[in-house]
Amino acid sequence: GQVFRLEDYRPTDYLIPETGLTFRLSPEATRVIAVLTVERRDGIAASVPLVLDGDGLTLSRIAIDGRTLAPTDFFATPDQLTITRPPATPRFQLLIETELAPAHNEALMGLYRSSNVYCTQCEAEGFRRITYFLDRPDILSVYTVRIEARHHEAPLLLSNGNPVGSGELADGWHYAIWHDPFPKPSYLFALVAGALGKVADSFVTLSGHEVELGIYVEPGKERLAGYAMDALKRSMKWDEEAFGREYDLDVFNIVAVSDFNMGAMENKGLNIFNDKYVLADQETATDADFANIEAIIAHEYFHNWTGNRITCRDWFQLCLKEGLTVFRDHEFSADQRSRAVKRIAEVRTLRAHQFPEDQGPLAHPVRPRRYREINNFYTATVYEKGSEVVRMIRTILGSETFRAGMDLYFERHDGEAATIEDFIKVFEDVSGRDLSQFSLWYHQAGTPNLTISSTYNPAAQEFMLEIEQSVPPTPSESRKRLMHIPLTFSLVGADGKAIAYSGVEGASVEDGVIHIRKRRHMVRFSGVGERPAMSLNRGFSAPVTLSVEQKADDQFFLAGHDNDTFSRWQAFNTLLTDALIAAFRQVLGGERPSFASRLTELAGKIGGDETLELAYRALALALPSEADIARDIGKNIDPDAIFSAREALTVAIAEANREIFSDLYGRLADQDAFSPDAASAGRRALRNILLDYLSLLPGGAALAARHFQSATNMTDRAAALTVLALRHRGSPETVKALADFEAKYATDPLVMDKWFQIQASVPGPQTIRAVRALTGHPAFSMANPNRVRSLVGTFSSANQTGFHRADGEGYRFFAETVLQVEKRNPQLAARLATALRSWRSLEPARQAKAREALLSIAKTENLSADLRDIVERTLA
Ligand code: BAL
Ligand code: ZN
Repeated sequence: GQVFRLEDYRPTDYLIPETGLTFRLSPEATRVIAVLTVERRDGIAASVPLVLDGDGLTLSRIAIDGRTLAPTDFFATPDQLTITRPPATPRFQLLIETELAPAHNEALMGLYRSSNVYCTQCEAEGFRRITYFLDRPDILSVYTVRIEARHHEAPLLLSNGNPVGSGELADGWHYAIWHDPFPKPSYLFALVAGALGKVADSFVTLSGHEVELGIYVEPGKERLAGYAMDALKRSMKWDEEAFGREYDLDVFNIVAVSDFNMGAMENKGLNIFNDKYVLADQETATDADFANIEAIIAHEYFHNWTGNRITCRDWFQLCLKEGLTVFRDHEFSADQRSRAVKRIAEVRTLRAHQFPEDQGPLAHPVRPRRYREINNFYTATVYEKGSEVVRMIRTILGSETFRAGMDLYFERHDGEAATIEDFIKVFEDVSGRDLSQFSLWYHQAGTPNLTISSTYNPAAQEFMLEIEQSVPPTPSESRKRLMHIPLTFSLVGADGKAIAYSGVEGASVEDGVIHIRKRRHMVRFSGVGERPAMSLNRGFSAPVTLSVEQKADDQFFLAGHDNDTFSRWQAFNTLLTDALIAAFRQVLGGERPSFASRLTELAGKIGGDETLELAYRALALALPSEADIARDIGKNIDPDAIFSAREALTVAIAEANREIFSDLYGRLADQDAFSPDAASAGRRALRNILLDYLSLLPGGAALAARHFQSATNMTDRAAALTVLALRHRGSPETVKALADFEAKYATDPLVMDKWFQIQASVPGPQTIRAVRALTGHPAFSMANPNRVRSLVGTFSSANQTGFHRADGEGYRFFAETVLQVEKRNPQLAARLATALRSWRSLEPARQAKAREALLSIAKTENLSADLRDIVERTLA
């Protein structure tokens, strides 16, 4: 396949300042008439052909300035339209008519049907499946869209911008016209038509402009959109306060659809959402669902400025909008909930998804330099690491200067298609700092490691930190340059407070941040009156791994006393990880794993510490996942041994804290009416993790069954079902609970996703049989991305012992399923296929079987560009 390179970027010869689109909608044969105002750039000769992108299109008519083109004046294939002899005038009107069959579009890119609703997804390159166009983000155009449909089939007709007209047509058809005054790239085009229910509200902006808000859902589900609407209004307010950004159209609409490749899409004025991130009530959604809805509603809304008003020059700049917008939604959630808890959750996610990507064959810089299929770059690196890079800019500059930089960014680049260089420049300009070394974070792949050791000299009252940075090699980048890493730190004294020092040499240190720029720094703190414990990377200031020589006593001390909540969590998590890795080695050596009682007792102390937030205590008690442990071990992974080690620690903690945990479990029971707020969610989270521990003690299955039966909300019900399925597989309680859940929610696909997900997560070699059988369940469908991700995605990316079965059966199922999904939806198949990205970390026998499965996909004929790209890079 073709490789696209950043260095090949060049502006187009033609522009399309205005785009008129008319859709005559019909499931089998939709007619699209595009009327494009085309402008030749100054200095370009009239003889230069105009070449437009297409993807699987059928051209039925073409005219310029009202005259049908002669066959010698153009050349059309499904994937390209070339106007070989454009008019001599610098500006002309090009009419293109295409015919589409949305009912047969199962790739869910371009115009398609989801449960009888017409909808679109154009990012990144879906617009070219609708009409021929300069389908690239630096072509900004003002759109006017006329939609015609049969009234009974599609009473509601939506597109971007403001509604400017509507009316009836002959034979039961009607139309609506939408105009979006803001020039936008084609990937932000959207259309929705169908019979949908509406939740209406309004928002008055800072400057007094009233915006009509609408959330559209499947009729009958309107009451499930209340939380999303509330989150939207809070997002609009927050962006005004935190970034001075006001909404700019008369209407803002959100539509929930059930077949959607992504989480949601930020189309200008018409966000389209995966219904999973809109619909919620206590009966059907968990606290995690509520938090995701809040975050994603905010994320898409925030794109209105970071993505839409200022867009990307080309797809290499994807992180310009995504990393920045993730940073903004993280900050929003931190302000709406608990900042400390939010930060821990973010870091857990980063480590679970971005670190393995960065450490495996699919590693790429936050701003990649080449791609074969852009769909495969909507990654944790672009999104999550991209957000961490923005966070580091704020850490280096300080909040005020950072905000000044953002203000300058909006002022300088509004209405433009910008680059990462533009973004960095605004921060250099407002701060007077040179960020060139820092900008390597965008250009160089790999997770940097810091090796840190310390010595204390009591006589001289000197504390010395020796810090060494290294960046491991990644595909096509074997030699790495030195990075600028802002490392927050504190020297913690015996009273838990920061120890003062009188001087520092060996690195630039400001406001609690050590600026690491060289390979090695010897940082000497003078006037240090006692031997400190080192609290490092507080709040996770840099997305790096640390190899720290730290005494276990210090680690225990920090786990109990660090006044930075994140670092306190980190200290305990490090202790748990170290214990789990030691236990893993014991299991491999045929020993029974053993654990220090001060560790298992500390778990009880943290769980019961009333001075700590409930949600924090829940997070602290959540042991590192099997995948986390595997990542930290790094190579020669035997998932069964990891599972045994982790199970043993869970039991040890449960046994050591039986009384504390069961007492606390009782006290945390529901008292008030349900509320999805952070504090109530924290209480449920702690109680549910306590249930997980207690379920391993005698009577555990019965306890979980009672929890399940008495649950008054989905959070508790799903948590109990998970405990039953994962800890008490095959018990009568589990069989009954699974059957009750299925009977109760059989007709609610989003809830059935949880049922699929839980069963796909059951550890052990037998799960593959259940998963295969569930692919034939009436509620399952290979055509729906949410179903596929819940069952197949969960099994292959979140079930270590089930998927990595020693005989390779999990990998064979994986290869079969990926190929089956690919026939319909290449993008979804490619995403599933990333489940084997860490195959080289496995022990040799599993490695060989994983490789076989990948090769069996690679040698399949006519693979999509999406899947071929992932599989070939994974094998390379
Ligand atoms: N732009 C794709 C979906 C999102 O990141 O918002
Ligand atoms: Zn986004």
